[in-house]
Amino acid sequence: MAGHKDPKIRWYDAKSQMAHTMDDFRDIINSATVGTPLTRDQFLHHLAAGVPFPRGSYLVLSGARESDVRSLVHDFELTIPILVRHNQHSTRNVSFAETRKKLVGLGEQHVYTPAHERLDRKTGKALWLPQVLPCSVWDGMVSEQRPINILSLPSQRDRPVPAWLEDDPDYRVLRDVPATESATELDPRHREDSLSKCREFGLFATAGVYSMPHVDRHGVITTARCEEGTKLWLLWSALPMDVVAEWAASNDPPADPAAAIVMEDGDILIMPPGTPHAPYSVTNVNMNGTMHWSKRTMLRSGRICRLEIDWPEITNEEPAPCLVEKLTAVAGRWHKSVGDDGWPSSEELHIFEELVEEIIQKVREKKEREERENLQRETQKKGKRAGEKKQKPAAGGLQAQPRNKRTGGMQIATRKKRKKGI
Ligand SMILES: O=C(O)CCC(=O)C(=O)O
Ligand SMILES: [Fe+2]
Repeated sequence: MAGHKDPKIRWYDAKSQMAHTMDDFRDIINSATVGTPLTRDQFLHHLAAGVPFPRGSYLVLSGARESDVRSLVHDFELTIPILVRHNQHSTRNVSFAETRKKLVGLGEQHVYTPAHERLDRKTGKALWLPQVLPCSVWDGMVSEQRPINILSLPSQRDRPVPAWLEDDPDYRVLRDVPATESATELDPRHREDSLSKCREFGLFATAGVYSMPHVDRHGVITTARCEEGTKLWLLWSALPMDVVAEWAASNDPPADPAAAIVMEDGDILIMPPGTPHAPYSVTNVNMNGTMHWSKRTMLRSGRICRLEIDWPEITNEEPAPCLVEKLTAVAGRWHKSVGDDGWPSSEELHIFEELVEEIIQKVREKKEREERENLQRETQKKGKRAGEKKQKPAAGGLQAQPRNKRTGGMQIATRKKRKKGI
């Protein structure tokens, strides 16, 4: 998910290419199980017993009253996903056709899609690269039932936050703590608080597209509402942080089999921070969703932010420029009301503050390294130009050779192993 101004179309997977990920995705689906769906009573029993939730578990609430869902979400920390099945308090669903019409009506919408078919040198299979496409083109692709995945659209719903979450003060950290509150303000360019603004998104996909396992950016809690269609939402729930970290550093899907949750019209899923997931569109699907930070799970969100610094590809988005300021502001707010007003203990705050310090340090190091590299490149360029001038024959002499012939062709790098970010 990303900011509204930058809707992206993904052909299968944005960062890798379909030729490279299709077999991997098939393996994930083939080994998936139903996981461990828990009823409300089983969920409460687990909590009362104080035992950790089994990996792959999630709570399913079917036909629950809105007030019941509200109090469950309010009373307990979100540690496993909750699937709220379509029931009487669901509002009208926004159809696939309705959304399609609206998107086309936006006219010249710049969207990214892989439009160039190229053959991968190694596999000989098609390689798709993201490219900007006008609406008319992608709309034609929808008509032909070719696979496209449009992510990061604005939400097509007037009130995108589920009714049972809307008034809960615990889930408003992302919205209520402005980045500008931070005392450090490392870089005035980052004052624009995109994280406060972009808390909603729309997903629009034709049948057959998928996303590879990822966690949502900056350890957000994600709600996703299936408006129309069937999405197989594969996820790895209740993973301890060390297991998430292990996955982040590897190039493989999480070691456990995925839990496959079938989402249909009106179903809403709420995922805790750092829940790896890999959704697959079984049919054409239209979805809307929201993002949150909650006080009670803020430490886990901070840990995911820290992990993203080392392994940026665990998420499917670029980091928000205001992230450091935002985290600093959250630490400040937490400091003021520690142990009170829903904020966790000073022990948790202390760990969070250390994480923020580390993040600040790493971001600074990265910036300095980039500046050094830029300077080096500039110096090299200047040196080369000066050398050429010296060798330039007098007017009327031999024609100078084109510079650096060997780099004339473009290299396509196929990365096997994920690179460490910083
Ligand atoms: O539906 C998809 O392909 C991906 C949705 C998702 O996980 C995301 O936008 O982060
Ligand atoms: Fe996601």
